[in-house]
Amino acid sequence: MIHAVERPQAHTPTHCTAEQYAEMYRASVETPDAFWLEQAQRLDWVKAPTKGGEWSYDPVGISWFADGQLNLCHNAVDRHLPQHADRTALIFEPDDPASPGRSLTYGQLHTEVVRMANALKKLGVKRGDRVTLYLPMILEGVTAMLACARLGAVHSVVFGGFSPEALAGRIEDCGSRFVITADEGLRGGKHVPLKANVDAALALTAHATPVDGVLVIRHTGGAIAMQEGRDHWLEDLASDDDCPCEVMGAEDPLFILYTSGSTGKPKGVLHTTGGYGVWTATTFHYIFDYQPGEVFWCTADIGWVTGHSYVVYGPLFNAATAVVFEGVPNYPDHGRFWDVVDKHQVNIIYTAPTAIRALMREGDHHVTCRSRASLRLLGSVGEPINPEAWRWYFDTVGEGRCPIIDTWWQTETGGCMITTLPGAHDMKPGSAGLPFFGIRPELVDSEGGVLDGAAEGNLCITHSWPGQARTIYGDHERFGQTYFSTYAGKYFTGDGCKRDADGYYWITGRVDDVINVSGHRMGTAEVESALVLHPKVAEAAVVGYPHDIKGQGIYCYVTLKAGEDGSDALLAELKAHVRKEIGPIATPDIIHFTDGLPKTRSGKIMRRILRKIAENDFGALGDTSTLADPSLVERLIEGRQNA
Ligand code: 6R9
Repeated sequence: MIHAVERPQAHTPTHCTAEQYAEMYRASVETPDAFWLEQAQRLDWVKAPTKGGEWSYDPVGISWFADGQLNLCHNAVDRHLPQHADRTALIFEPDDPASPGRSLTYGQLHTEVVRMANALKKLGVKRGDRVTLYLPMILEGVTAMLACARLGAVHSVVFGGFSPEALAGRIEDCGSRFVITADEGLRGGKHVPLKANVDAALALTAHATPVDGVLVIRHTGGAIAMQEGRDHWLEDLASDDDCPCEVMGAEDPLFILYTSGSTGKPKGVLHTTGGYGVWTATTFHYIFDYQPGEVFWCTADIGWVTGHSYVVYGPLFNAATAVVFEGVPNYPDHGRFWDVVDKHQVNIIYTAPTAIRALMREGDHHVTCRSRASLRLLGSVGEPINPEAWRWYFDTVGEGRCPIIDTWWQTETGGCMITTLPGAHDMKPGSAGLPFFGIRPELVDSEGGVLDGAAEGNLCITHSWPGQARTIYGDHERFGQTYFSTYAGKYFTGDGCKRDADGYYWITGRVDDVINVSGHRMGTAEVESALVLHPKVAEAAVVGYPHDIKGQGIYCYVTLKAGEDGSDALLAELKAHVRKEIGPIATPDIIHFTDGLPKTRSGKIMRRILRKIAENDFGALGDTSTLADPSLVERLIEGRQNA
């Protein structure tokens, strides 16, 4: 394979040269315990660990630094106070650029976190309790996560774009008795009724999981209902009383984050304290190559893992200055990202290919009329970045000066896993690059045979790493089943991948029934379940198809109950129905009414055929001889051409 190789024109400061990478990588796989116990010293421990990784993939049990004790809020905030109390920790950039922004020094962040933690205590939150956060991208989102960590409570952040139904399911699943929310959120000038959604969600969970307390942050000042005894304003409960950090075991849970899988309801991925802390601290240091005084901006929402690891924990462990952005890339215009970069002199930006593609489409002038001189590193995450978008990011946004790091990782991996290191490695547009320290990728064929050298297969990771998820909350069996049973003794990522002759990895996308819509993971099964809840729907099959901006769009094949008609009105009704059940990010792009779904004689839906038809790839339908009704394929193709 021949690929264009890129080297940025400008020198970038680096914590790690190519030679150092090679040497450290070798040490990290040959003597992982010694390597990670040394990296663990990036954190402040109450009791330093002597144990490294103790793990098995069959049966599945994973622990790192088991005898260590620490608190991650202390590591993100308190420990910086002696030297960096006056350094800016967080810069808030509001949705409306005309609204006043705000920033917090590490000293002020400490005050805010303590106030939040005291409020949570008054609400009744104790060590080990699960606390659900349903918040906009505001500073209180960060302080709420840190306040939970301070008290040893387990945060479960639910993205503010999810519906009350989806929120209720996530509150029930982890038995959370506390919710932190805001009156409203703001996104692109629109008000998001967060508190009203919480009220609707709690009405749904009232019997199974009565919630004891809701802490409400006043953000827009919009009118909301407060339920006496249950709902409290933050300012009424907050206090400056002394609030020491709980001493946590390294393997005590830190957070649960729900993510979509190929089957069933979303999984509560559980991360623990020590390993996640070391992983986010170490990856942030090397991969973003952060230098003191620089401004780092990760555009992800704290409702996703990228926000957890690189808006909150990674930067704050490293005493960095991080931007918290409430808004969206196209409001008030398509130059907003670059306005924010200029206003706050951002040095490192970390965003998603879907945003890059959407901005690229609007033309270069939105970019070129802003300076961007402060930028020195560009990051990408969430989905494969197509070479065209990569080039635009590199040439137009970065003017060829700034390296791009294309970081591959997952909710389950805690932090970045495959990426080039800035300044150390050549970049290849479209390739994530090389494994980070301690990561041993393996490509396997569908029978589980290990592929050597340049090859394409399913991406597995053979050895545990500190940031690895420990379980699915409340369902350890499903954890083993989902990740460790497809290929015995390996963690299976669900992604397809190529490796070239230089050892660079090229992620090709999911090989399971998960689709990636604008960088958000969506289980096709979740959308199907939502569709069949509608009284007029008999059956539904959902697949992904290529979408210029979103990467993948949601394509739904729907059969209706007898006597129902596939009208435009019903089409709109079904779209609205899915939005209500899951949230706007799950809105179907295409609904294709059909009189049947292609099935094998044993009744299995042939998704391969449905995917091909949705992709407009009618020549490569493969073997259709096992279909119960072969003529159906012709009708589906006809329907696709009209869809
Ligand atoms: C961090 C995050 C994980 C899935 C993953 C893969 C895709 C993420 C990528 C990428 C190609 C990259 N993915 N980063 N694909 N190149 N740099 O996004 O976590 O929401 O759990 O999604 O996203 O398919 O399996 P999560």
